[in-house]
Amino acid sequence: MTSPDLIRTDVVIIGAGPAGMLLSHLLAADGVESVVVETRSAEYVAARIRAGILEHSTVDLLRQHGLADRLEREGDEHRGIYLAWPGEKHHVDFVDLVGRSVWVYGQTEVQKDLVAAREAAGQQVLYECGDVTLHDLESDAPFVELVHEGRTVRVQGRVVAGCDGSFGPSRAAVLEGVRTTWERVYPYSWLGILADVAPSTDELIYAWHPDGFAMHSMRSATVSRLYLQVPNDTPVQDWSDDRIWTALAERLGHGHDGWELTPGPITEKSVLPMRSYVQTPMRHGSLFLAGDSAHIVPPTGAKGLNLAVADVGLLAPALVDLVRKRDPRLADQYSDAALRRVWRCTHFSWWMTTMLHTAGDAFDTQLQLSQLRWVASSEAGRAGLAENYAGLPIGF
Ligand code: RFL
Ligand code: PHB
Repeated sequence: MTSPDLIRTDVVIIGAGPAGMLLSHLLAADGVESVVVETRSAEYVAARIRAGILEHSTVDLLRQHGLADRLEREGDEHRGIYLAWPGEKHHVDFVDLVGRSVWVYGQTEVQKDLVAAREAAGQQVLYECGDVTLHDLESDAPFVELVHEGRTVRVQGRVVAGCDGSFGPSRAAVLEGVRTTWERVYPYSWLGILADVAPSTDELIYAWHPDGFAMHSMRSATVSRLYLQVPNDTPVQDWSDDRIWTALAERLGHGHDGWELTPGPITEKSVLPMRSYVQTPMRHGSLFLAGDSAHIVPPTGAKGLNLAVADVGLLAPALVDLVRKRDPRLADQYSDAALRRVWRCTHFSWWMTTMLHTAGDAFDTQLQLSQLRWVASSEAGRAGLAENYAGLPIGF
């Protein structure tokens, strides 16, 4: 058997999504080398349609690292969101309440900016890798083996960063007996659409409705992103374009106070299941988990991408100290520090989700409406939502 090609580096990063690419960027800024390995092609990774909202601390971090030029030019800063239910619509102004805004800038764009910055710096990214496996994680010379362009390659580092999302091998590389997982599966999914039509709202609308939740988001001045709550396992073919626009209009409050939803050509349609998942600890030996590999949140609080960025904001300085100064203190604190925010965002996402989605229980409906009225009418209620949605500071 021929021996594998060997690549040596400081940090082996598994996954070229936002967590992995941002981590390689922050490490490089402090002189730490990394190699990124990714199963998909560069084109596939660049085209995935996912999150749309960047919280305040995410934007700050991107700015500090020279990654926010296009975001500042093309992104859209929002002061808050609307909360709606039949006959009611209330603006929650984050800037007034907690002095922080959020930005509408799609994950697709963040990903493009990260890839462009890493390409300009000559970052080594191995795309389209097969059979990615992790080895010797309890040593200080861990390695990742994979097949790339027909050859077996071993990438060896001082540490491995598992940024390979919820389907990658890293989370399972934390041994049974060491890892603990928490999970909540919700009894509904989102049908999401992209439409070539100007948004009918200046800021996002989150709407409770007896037929199910609906949301109006956006990607640009000419592209809208909207969602409808649907039962789990709903075939996308069950929802014609007409049926989608009719349900959106009804649930989002078309006609209330003269507000109108303008339909347009739908360019993408998909059904997304929802769950909460946390795996602890986020470190095992020389393996550090960041982003979706360690936790999944339902999208209602817009936290998935932001949590991935917050993890990396803690992990990068920890790995810099570990690799360059041989100082393990931050690395030893990483899992506990990251999990404080993970659990806060897990709670917030669960809270937003269960407040806004209907599950057919009359008692729950009354509680939801009572909670919505309180959040919308009390300054304390609005401030709690604002503080969590606009994002707590990195390191919270
Ligand atoms: P990612 O973006 O999933 O990136 C992980 C990368 O790892 C690669 N990978 C592997 N690489 C090497 N070897 C292997 N064996 C590998 N297996 C997988 C994958 O191909 C991928 O490139 O995780 P990361 O970087 O942690 O970033 C997290 C965010 O992407 C995620 O939290 C959000 O996108 C979640 N999410 C949403 N969040 C929101 O806040 N709002 C949304 O509207 C929203 N929509 C979504 C979403 C996630 C979705 N997924 C994961 C199915 C919609 C979807 C469809
Ligand atoms: C989106 O624009 O895709 C989006 C925005 C806010 C959310 C979820 C998704 O809470």
